[in-house]
Amino acid sequence: MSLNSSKPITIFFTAILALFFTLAVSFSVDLNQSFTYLWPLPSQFTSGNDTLSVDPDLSLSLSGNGGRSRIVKEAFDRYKAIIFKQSSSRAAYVYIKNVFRGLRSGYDITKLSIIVNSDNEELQLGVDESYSLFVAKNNGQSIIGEATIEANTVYGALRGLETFSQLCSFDFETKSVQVYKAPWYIQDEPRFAFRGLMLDTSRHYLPVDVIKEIIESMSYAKLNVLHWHILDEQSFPLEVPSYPKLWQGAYTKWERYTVDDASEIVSFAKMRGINVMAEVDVPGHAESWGAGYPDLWPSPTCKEPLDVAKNFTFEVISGILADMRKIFPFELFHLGGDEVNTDCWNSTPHVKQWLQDRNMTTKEAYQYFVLKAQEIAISKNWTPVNWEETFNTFATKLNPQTVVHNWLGPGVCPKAVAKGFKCIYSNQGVWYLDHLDVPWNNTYMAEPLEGIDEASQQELVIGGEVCMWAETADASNVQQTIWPRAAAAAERLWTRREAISTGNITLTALPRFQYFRCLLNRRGVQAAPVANFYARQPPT
Ligand code: CP6
Repeated sequence: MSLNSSKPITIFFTAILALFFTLAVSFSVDLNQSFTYLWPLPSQFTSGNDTLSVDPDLSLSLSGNGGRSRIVKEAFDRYKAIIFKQSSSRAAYVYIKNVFRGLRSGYDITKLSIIVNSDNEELQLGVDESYSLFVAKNNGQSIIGEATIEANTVYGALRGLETFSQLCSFDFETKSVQVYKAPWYIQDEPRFAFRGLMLDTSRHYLPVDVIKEIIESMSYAKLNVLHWHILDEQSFPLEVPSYPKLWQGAYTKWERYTVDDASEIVSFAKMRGINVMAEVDVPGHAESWGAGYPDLWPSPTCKEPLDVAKNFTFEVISGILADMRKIFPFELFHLGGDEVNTDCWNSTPHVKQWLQDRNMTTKEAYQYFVLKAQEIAISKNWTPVNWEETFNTFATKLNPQTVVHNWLGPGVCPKAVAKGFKCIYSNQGVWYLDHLDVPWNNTYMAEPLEGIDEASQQELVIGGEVCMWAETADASNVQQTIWPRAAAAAERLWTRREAISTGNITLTALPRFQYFRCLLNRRGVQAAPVANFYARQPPT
């Protein structure tokens, strides 16, 4: 029911009250309004001094070639629920005030127009996420809506909706939703194409609903890749139809993901403009595979790395990747390759013999394994991603398409892009979220392009990713470990470097960062306090 349909007599009484309250409160409303409530900061924007009220019955006008998109319609409904969470009771005096000011509807903003130029909904790396957003008072003459988002793709429209939702805030005096500092004119696009969060579901299982909540919260910070580290040495929770005993390596029979679960996560993410990059980490970090197929272990006392000497090992990898290809449409696929200790290959007789027959060192066998896994992924039309050890150990042998994933300190991306490889930045000193002692400002100040001066090489850094390793995190604490620091990286990856690298971040970023943390809490995300017990205190 809307106010428009209320009885005239009610409106009359409300009007009297409303006028009274309006006069009483209108002087106190503008106190905090010099502040920009946006995270991450858009690349270009201007704002003004108007305060506009937003109709709780805000309507959507969707047009352009992408105008029939379910993705945008459903996102509009989600955001409407977020924006108007507190306005179920009508803000009568705002309504009346505006009627007296001659606005027919009583609210300054009654319609959100979204124009999506393309109907191509394919979601891949580098998809156009740009948008423009215009929010202004309707002067009674313009026919287009007072709030307009224009984007080339539905994914740009999603980013614009997020920004619009952050401009809307509930005003406790008038009990209405308001946009401060209008008119807003925002022209925005991401700095990096790859803005990731890694989740590890092997060290602790995360229920599907928790993964969905994390994906939803990623969209609030405009992150766009969920790197799903599904498997590792501790557990193998994923169903693989070709090798149905693999998920015997799950912790329990309940702590598992069916093929349908995984597909549901992928489509849930797509609805929010988020790609899922799956990982199968080989040949180390794979002990759990042998729970169902002990032949994958070189021996009962050498359970990892996987047995390099058996064809069966590569048949299984092939089967896993073939099944996963049906679930994960994203062009990038992560093959791990990190922390491989090959010592026990040498002490396993049949592997040692295999190495001798081929005149191979264990290091060469590690390379052989990684390259074979890459070939399998490439044959399935994936671009392989590897943790940086593969590059550090045999860079020139890697397939030139390989994306090098940094983690061991800041050093590898400059070297990788100098050799023509693409790179993802995840320096563990600042972007490993399980390192609880890292203060938010270190996460924020980390710069993926540090040490890379040439534009042609800078372009090879596709972005960065914060990592949520789960040895010490499960459903009970994962969100407060991810947030708010993942948001610090999210702004680094979204916003133009010039807009954030200069100045005193305590003034330019901290207040917005704290506001975003509270916004996450209001939206039901258990983000930890900013000035928290993790923060390293300055020396006294
Ligand atoms: N698991 C896997 C891990 C880590 C890596 N790979 C890791 C290593 C060191 C730290 C944190 C996490 N737990 N598969 C490294 C990429 Cl400090």
